Amino acid sequence: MQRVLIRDVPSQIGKEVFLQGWVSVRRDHGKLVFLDVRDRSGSVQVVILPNHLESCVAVQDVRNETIISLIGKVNERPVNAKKEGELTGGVEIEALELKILAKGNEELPIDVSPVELDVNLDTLLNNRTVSLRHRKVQAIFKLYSLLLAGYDQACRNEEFLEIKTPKILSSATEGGANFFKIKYFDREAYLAQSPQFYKQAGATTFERVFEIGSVFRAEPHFTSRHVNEYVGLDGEMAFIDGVEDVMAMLEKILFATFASFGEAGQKELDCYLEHFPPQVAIPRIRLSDALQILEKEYGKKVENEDIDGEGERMMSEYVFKTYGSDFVFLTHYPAALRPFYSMPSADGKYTETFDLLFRGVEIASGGQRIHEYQMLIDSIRHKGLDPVQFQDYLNVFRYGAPAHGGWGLGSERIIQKLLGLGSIKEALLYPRDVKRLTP
Ligand code: AMO
Repeated sequence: MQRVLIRDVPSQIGKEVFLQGWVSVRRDHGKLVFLDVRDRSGSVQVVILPNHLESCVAVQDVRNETIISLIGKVNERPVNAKKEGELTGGVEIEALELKILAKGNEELPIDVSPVELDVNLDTLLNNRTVSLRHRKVQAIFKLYSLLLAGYDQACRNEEFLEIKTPKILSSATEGGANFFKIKYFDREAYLAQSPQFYKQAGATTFERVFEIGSVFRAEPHFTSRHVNEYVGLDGEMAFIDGVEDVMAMLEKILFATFASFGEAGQKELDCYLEHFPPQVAIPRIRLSDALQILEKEYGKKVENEDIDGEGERMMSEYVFKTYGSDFVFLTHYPAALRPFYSMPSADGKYTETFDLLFRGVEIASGGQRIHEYQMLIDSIRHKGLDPVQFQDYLNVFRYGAPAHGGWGLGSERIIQKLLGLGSIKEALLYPRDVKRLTP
């Protein structure tokens, strides 16, 4: 018999179907046994009646999370028994035959049957293959998959070419101290802190490129928004008039990405009682103005002309109150705070750069880049770096490059804020942090 997916069961009333899946919950009511069975497409209630116990004798050994197959008759449920929610409520399966395909050797380390999974972050991650069986945990990764597909398609629709760039590099792209040094045969190498140089090289040849790729950061942070390996959604585009072109493109791609989630995404968001961000024009606010707003509205004084995590939260709150937007572009960061490749503003003190905040957290950085060879060399020197170390990168500009700019989005932070997750680590299957290298 051909397997039927649970989402298709309601169209089979009166017929026999063959199902395979996991038992989410087993309930015994006198002589009746009820099983909530799920597969990748949904869940349905199965009942084992006393007169079928002989052909379903295996049910005796069925526990929560046992993996089974069954043949059953699809019955319409009485209206008053129809349940709302994830269970395919309108129908019930009367099991005729039941087999155990696999069952655990041991008790489950965590109970994944309640609607809310009541475990702390470490337990959730230490028992990842089990916690991933939970409906709400699965929702995170179903949304994540939609995010990757949506971003990919949105970039293609704008004629960005997908590229993949090396993650083992001879020098640290973004400078600073947050790089992982690795042994590369008889030399030292670095894990890529971003695809920055290669995507710029891409934009200066293909005009528009994007990459979905791993990023490694040796940041010794213990925060809810940092991990040491994440997936960046990068974009880079040439022939721009200025940084506004980059922000406008990022805004368009972001909103197109969210729009692509459709009903499938809404179903996952519903598990978290969350909503998509309203597609309101994203305000652009100069960082210096934002800092004044923080002082005036929240009495927050700032040092070094920079904004911290608390300031970002306050700014998001202010922007939502004032403009009804879940996003805000903070623009024109001081040159001292940005990498050497950032295009300086006319005054030389600020840069043509931005950060994009979403519900209180920075989800993207970007800006216009320096595309003139000598200016770039000067900027590298100005940061106290040695242009000799950047020869390959400089070659991109040696023979002429169009004005260009781009962005780097943190994919997991988007999902974290979309679902209101306490930690970014919940949005990674197997997160890496200072302490965690397993599972
Ligand atoms: P930046 O370093 O700001 O910019 O990174 C871009 C975006 O990546 C995400 N991100 C992180 N996510 C999780 N854990 C981390 N440790 C982490 N660090 C960064 C954030 C951030 O906004 N080359 C530039 C981008 C550009 O200008 O195109 C860059 O990498 O969401």
